[in-house]
Formats: sequence, structure tokens, C-alpha cells
Amino acid sequence: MSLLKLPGRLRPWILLASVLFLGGCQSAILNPKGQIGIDERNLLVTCTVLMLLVVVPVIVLTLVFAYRYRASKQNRYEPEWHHSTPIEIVVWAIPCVIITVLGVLVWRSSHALDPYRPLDSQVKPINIEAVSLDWKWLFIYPDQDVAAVNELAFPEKTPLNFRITSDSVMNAFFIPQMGTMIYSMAGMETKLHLIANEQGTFRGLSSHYSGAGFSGMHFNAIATDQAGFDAWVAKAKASGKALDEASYAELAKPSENVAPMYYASATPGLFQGIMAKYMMGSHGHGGHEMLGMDNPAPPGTEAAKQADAHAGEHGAADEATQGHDMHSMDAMPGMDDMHHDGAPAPAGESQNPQETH
Ligand SMILES: [Cu+2]
Repeated sequence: MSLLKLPGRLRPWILLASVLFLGGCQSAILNPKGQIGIDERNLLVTCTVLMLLVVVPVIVLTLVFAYRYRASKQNRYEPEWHHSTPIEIVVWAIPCVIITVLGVLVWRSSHALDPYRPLDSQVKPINIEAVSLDWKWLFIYPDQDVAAVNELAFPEKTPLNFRITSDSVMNAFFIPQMGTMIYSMAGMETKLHLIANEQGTFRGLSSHYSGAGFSGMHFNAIATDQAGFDAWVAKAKASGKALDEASYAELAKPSENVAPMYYASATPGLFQGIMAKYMMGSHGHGGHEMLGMDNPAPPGTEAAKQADAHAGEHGAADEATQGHDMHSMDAMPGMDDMHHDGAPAPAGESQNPQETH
């Protein structure tokens, strides 16, 4: 029977139902292909069902009460009625049970699905360093010594250990079908552990607005077999281009809708250097060069604008005296001993190269 031949009253409901069902098919979150994503989808569904145990009866009973006690119907008038033990038990016990179950579930899954927790697996993990740039993603494979822009490849059923940072403003790294989105931030590292349960090409994206070219910051995450991954690494090796400081500086310049490209090698320590330049360099302290990449963000980038704005907050006057110690550990009473073995820190200078905001 064609949809159009259905009785007019039914048609909107059939349409609504098909929209809801089709919507479910297209949602990457509800169609996960990795264990983390599957666990998160199950948690989402379980919590929703538990909450519907309250929501649905409340909605139904509201309608029932409105109908049953409508003004036109004569009901018994009981102004002295004020207590019912069965009702008290239901309205207190059921929410308490639901809250307890939800609490245990959320506590346990928060730890089990902690993005920083390495996955339990017999398979040797693949290390990937991801850097968000204006406006593309750089993926460095330190063990394979290759790198790629806007394309990620890995073998299925293999844990992926991501270290993530930004050489620009804040971004968010997200492959919806594999689960867990996590932020990338300049000057610091976030970690993420994912795994693909099956082969496939999954859409990855930046899910945090980062400026003009943001909408083009998506990439394919290709889960393949070991042979496919080896071939992908060989393809990157065959590109002949090296990712060194010069080619990185070129890559880091703002560009939009960048097609996937590959590097046959990646200078060791590049990822650390990208983080290090925001730890000290953008604040104008001398003498903290790390890996020769202590230069501030390239002029004209979003990061440079942020750094300028941040420097402005300190003000020229207090910069010279103690402006920077305001957010370094040295300025906190009682913290000196922990970092300097009892020796008081010289005023106005941070001693610990790891410190950041
Ligand atoms: Cu500062």
C-alpha cells in the first residue's frame, strides 16, 4: 500500500515514525563501530530508558488525571484527605532506586570509559600524535615514522593510543563511530584510547569551532586489516616528503579544505616541540628554548591573536614584576618546597619548564 493511499489521519504519524527510524540509522553515535563507542551507546540507551521509567508515567498520569478529574464530571469531594502510604512509597522508592542504579552505572562507566585509561588488549597498541592546526589535522606515527594530514589509518581490533595537542586555538578531536570526543589545546597534551571493532571508513572531525576554515577540518579514519595498514604506511613512505621543522612551519600556515597528504618521515620530538613553544615561548620568557621551537605562534594565526590577547591581560607594568608568577606554582604559598627542594624561587622567574597554566 502506498503511503499516499493511507487514511489522512494516519499519514503524519507514519511520516513521523519513519523520520525517527531513519534518523536512528544515520546517527553515527547510535551506530558505533568501536568498543568505546559501543559501550557509550549502551550507556546512553540504558540511562535514557531508566529516566523514561519516570518521565513516561508522569506524562501519562498527567493526562489521565486531567481527564478523570475534569470539571464536568462529578467526583467525591474529600477536602480532609491528606495521606496515602502506598503513594508515598511509590513516589520515594522508585526515584531512589533509579538514582542509585544510575549513580552506580555512571560512576563505574566514568572510570571504565576514562579516555586516559589504556585499553585492555593483547594486541600491541599503535601510537598516534594528533595536532590540530589552522585548519587541518596532522597525524604523526612515531613508531612507523610517517605522518599524514587529514587522513588517519590503523588496523582494526588494535588499540590506538592518541596524544593530542593544538598548534592553534582549542579544537576537539572526534570520530563519532569510535566514541569519546576530546579537546586539543595548545601547550598541553590530552590522551585518548580508541579501538575499531571492524573494518570501515569512519568520518572524523573537529567538533569545536576554531575559526574560518573550521568546517573543512574533517578526515577519514580508515580501519583496515594489517596488510592494508602496512600498505598505507608504504604509501606515506613513497611520498618522499619529510616532515621536518621547515615543512612543518609551511604546513602550520592557515589553509582550508586541505586534501589528505602524507609524509615519508617525521622529525622525532616534533610533537613535544609544538607543545613546548606554548608552555614558555608565547609568554616572552627568555632562556627556555626547547627543541629549537620556542618561537611564538606565527603572526596572523588564531593562536597568535589569542596569545596577544592573553599577554594584554597581564599588563605591561606587572609583567615586569610578578605578573607571571600569578599563575605559576612558585607564587603559591607552601608550594616552593615541592618544586625546588626547599630553595625559594627567585622572584619573577619560573623554574619549572613543565609549568603552564
Ligand atoms: Cu600568562
